[in-house]
Parts: sequence; C-alpha cells; structure tokens
Amino acid sequence: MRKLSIIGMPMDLGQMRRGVDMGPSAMRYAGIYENLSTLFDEIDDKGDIAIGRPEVVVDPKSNLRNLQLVAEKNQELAKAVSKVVEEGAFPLVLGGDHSIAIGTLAGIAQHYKTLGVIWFDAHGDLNTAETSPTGNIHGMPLAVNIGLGHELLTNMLGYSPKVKPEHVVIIGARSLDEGERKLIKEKGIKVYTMHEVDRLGMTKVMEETIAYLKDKTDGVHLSLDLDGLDPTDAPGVGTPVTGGVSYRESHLAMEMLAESGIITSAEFVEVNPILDEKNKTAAAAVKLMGSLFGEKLL
Ligand code: 6HN
Ligand code: MN
Ligand code: MN
Ligand code: MN
Repeated sequence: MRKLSIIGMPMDLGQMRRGVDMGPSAMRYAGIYENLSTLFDEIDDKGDIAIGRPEVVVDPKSNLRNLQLVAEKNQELAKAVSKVVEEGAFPLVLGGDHSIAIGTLAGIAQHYKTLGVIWFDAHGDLNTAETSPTGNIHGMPLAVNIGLGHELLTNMLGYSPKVKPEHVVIIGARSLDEGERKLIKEKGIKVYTMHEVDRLGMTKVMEETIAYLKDKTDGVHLSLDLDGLDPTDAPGVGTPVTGGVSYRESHLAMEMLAESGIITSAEFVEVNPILDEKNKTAAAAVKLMGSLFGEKLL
C-alpha cells in the first residue's frame, strides 16, 4: 500500500516578505489531490500546523529573526512529520518559507541511520547568525541540519546533526554568500551550481547525484525550494534569482528521482502566491510532485 501524508506548514517567520504563509493553500488549490490521487492508494491531508500572526522580532543577542517562534513551530512540525514516518506513509510537507526544513528534517532523520538530502535551490541556505547578511532563518536551514547554528534549532528533538555534510547534494545554486562558500569547501559539500547544470546537463547531474547518494544512504529527503527554478517559470517566490533551472530540466530531475526510487520524503517550499502570476508557481510545484511520484507522460 502506497500512502501519502500531506502536512501544510504556513510559516513566514523565516524571512521578511509576507504571503509565503499562503503557499500550502496555493498548492492545494493548484490540485495536489487531483494530480496525485492516481499515484497513491491513499492520500491523507493532515491540514496545516497553526502559526499565528505575531509581530516580527529580532533577537538582539543573536541576529536571528523570530528565533523562538521559528523553533517552537518547527518542533511541532517535526513531531507531526515523525508520526507520518511511523505510520509508514510518505511525508510531503508544503511550505512556507525554507526555515521549515529544520522541522521536517528533525522529524525524519531520527528514523534513518544515514539520511541523504537533495537541496534543490538557488541558494545554499548554509548561513549561521555570524555569516547571515539578513538574519533571516530561511537562509540557514541546511547549516542547522548539518549541526551549525543556534542550539534551539540544531538540537531540535534532542539530537544533532540531522545529516552529514557528505550526504548532502545542492542543485541549482547561483546565489551563495561568502560564508556559505567557505563552509561548502570546508565541509566538502557536493554542489551542482547552474554552471554545472549548464555544462553537464541535468541528465548527468541527476545520474551523478543518484549514484553519489544511493549506496551510502538509507533514505533521501528532497527539499525543493521553488526559487531553484528560473523566475520565468516560478515567479512567485520571495528571493528570485535569474538564470535558474528550466521547467523541463526540473521535471527531468524529478522523473529521474522517481525512476531511481531513492526519495523517501519531500518538501516544497517558498511558494508565495502574492508575488505569483495566476498561481503559476504553485502549479509548477504540483506538476513537479507528479513527476517525483512517478507520473508518466505515456
Ligand atoms: N531561501 N542567502 C540569503 C540569506 O538571507 O541568507 C538568501 C536566503 C534565501 C533562502 O530562499 O530559502
Ligand atoms: Mn531555500
Ligand atoms: Mn532559495
Ligand atoms: Mn512531468
């Protein structure tokens, strides 16, 4: 029995542009159920984690915007995600800004010995309070998940790190901050920037990624930030960067992941319907889910 469990995480406290909290609604509206119902025996939508509408607060000591609430709400998400894994269903989390990957991975990683992560993103999300140019936690979740950052975040559910740097692959990067570049080199994180995507082609990038992760991991989480796509295909994101992965390349990537069978959990983040053009970005996300879960063109 193949069961999908969906959790919405309408989090917008990890960055400064409101609207990304409507991402889960926008993706549901774009037809998640209709698009995925034939690919699963059962779909269980668990609804959204309640976030509330607090004022934005910067912690004066640590330069982390909304630290307490981001930590608290991600802990709720972590517990909900963990339960889904225990139920034997495939966890699909709908963001929300990318800070939600802190909760998602906290919930998932404890169920694996060596979890791999594919981080599909224009950014590295490898900042810490010290290196962040913005103080926005959505620029930090990958650092947190490899054990770097504020303890309230890194130690979520009482363990750290969630993943090892050598089990991470970043795809689509084209906007990396100084501190992030340093960390990538220091930790030996595998990165396919847009340069490699152009040069090798998405086929090769995915073949290599799958080969790299397949034997040394017992599960792989896909964290897909819609800003990894080119803004012409996914305009509804808070931090767009030109020169991204095309709509077709992104589908090819998902189709190859489906064929490989390595993906055991996923999240789709940073969809902001207020910045979008007629829900185009949410629709792209839903179509990508279809490809990821094995939808065939013929
Ligand atoms: N995202 N590197 C920038 C920062 O503020 O740390 C941008 C982060 C964007 C994060 O898109 O998930
Ligand atoms: Mn991101
Ligand atoms: Mn991004
Ligand atoms: Mn497709």
